[in-house]
Order: sequence, then structure tokens, then C-alpha cells
Amino acid sequence: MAELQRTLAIVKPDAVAAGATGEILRRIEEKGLRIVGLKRLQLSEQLARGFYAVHKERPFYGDLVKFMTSSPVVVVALEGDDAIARWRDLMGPTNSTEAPAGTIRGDFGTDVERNASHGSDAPETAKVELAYFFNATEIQGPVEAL
Ligand code: 3AN
Repeated sequence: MAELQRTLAIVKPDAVAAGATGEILRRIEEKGLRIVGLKRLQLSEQLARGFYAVHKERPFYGDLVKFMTSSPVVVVALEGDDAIARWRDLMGPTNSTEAPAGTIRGDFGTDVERNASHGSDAPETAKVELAYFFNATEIQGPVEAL
């Protein structure tokens, strides 16, 4: 059975700089996912480091933080039935070189780092990641219980 969920999407610096934000938001709405929170911001190093803290021991961590702070991002709260998996399907695989045409990473990303978008991977991470960028008054969905 479908589960009503919220998830965090990030339009990453490469896609924002390329002017792809509107097209990505269009595809999200076309798929029937609701945009219930939205803001454009320049991530500080501290904010980016905290967001990707699970990767802090990985060799790509420093470069990833550098990329994520290189220019503004757009953070988006999404809501819908099975929103977490549906947004990840729409994005495609992490590595843009392996992402099929028609997916966001396939169409707007370059490689495994510059991959145009982020999506939470599970309900627990979605909750933490949404709270990382939005306070309660900044997300207004029709579903009060979420
Ligand atoms: P996803 O975003 O698909 O859940 P994660 O959580 O494994 O992927 O990785 C988080 C982010 O770290 C990716 N979106 C990507 O930008 C970056 N990343 C992951 N693996 C690599 C890698 N091998 N080299 C460089 N950057 C990577």
C-alpha cells in the first residue's frame, strides 16, 4: 500500500547555475509530487559539512563540500504517496554518467559528484534532512498529520 511521505530534494549548484531549477520543479509537479516548502540559499561550509556528515570519512567529502558551497542551491520539501522512492526514481542513479536520459541526473548532471540533485533515501533521513533546512512554519502541506 502506498505511504504518504515527505522528502527533501536539493537542486544542486550545477543545476541551479545552469538555469535548470524551473524544469526540475516542473518535472516534480508533473509526476504528481507536491511542493510544500521551497527556498534558495547559499550553503555555508558549516551547513554543507553538517548535511553530509555521514560521508565525513569518505575521500570525496572535501570536494563534495566544496561543490555544494560553490554557488546557491534550491532546497525543496516534497509530499506525496511514496514520495521518497518516487523522487529518487525521477533523479536516477547517483552517478550521472550511468543515469539514463529522461532522469534529472541523466539530463542535468555531469558525473558522480556534480549530479544535479539530492533526495533523502529513507523516512528517518527525510525527517532529519527536512528539519535541517526548514522550520515548522516553512512547510505547509494539505496533510496536517505529516
Ligand atoms: P545519493 O545522493 O544518490 O543518495 P550518496 O548518499 O551515496 O548518494 O552520496 C551523496 C553525495 O555524495 C552524492 N549525491 C554525490 O554528490 C557525492 N558522491 C557520492 N559518491 C561519490 C564519489 N564516489 N565521488 C564523488 N562524490 C560522490
